[in-house]
Amino acid sequence: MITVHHLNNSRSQRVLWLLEELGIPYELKKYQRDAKTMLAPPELTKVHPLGKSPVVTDNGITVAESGAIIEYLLDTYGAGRLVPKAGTEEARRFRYWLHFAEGSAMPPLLLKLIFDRLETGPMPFFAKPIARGIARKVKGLMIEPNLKRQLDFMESELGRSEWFAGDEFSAADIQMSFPLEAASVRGGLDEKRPKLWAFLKNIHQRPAYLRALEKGGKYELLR
Ligand SMILES: N[C@@H](CCC(=O)N[C@@H](CS)C(=O)NCC(=O)O)C(=O)O
Repeated sequence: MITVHHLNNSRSQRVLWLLEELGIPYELKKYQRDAKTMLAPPELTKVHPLGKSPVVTDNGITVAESGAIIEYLLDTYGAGRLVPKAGTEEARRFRYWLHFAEGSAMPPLLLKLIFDRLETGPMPFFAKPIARGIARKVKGLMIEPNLKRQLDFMESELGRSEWFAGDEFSAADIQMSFPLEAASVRGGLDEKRPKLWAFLKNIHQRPAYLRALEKGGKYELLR
């Protein structure tokens, strides 16, 4: 039996969604973020040394890292579903987006979260102007231009086909959901990018997505 080690308000929501799309039974073990630090609880390090979520355990195997988990589940249980046929243009695009989501899309979104907090968070009064100055500079020079360039690129890619890998919905769309959801709360994604906006609207109506939400519990991405 597959066990998904699921942290509230996190990327592991994608794994639940994939399993719901595939109709594979799984057990859910829930972990709660610390309310103050938002970090995962230490119990997760007993499952995997890095103590992050998602992690999946299955028949004595432990798999971490969302992209690797998605590939593991598709290879082991997918029977060819939600992945384009090997050797096709769609398969190449599928692989690209599977990596892009965590390798390129998430880093500037994480930096945005950190530097927004540095800009507005509590600190001794004498440190405030310095911290704010640094945060504004890093955001203006590096984070915001990167976020904009990536959003423009993803918007234009969805102009080529309905879904990220091609005309069929695939697990690459599941993997891409998290950075796009995060971008909609803190990365400047809104209805002015109509393809990406419609993508979010479409995935949020999928019955499997809604079932995964019901099982995973509260899902509010950090601002
Ligand atoms: N690239 C990893 C990132 C894993 C990750 O950072 N997960 C976050 C949840 S969204 C986490 O566990 N955060 C809690 C912590 O760092 O303590 C993946 O895609 O699995």
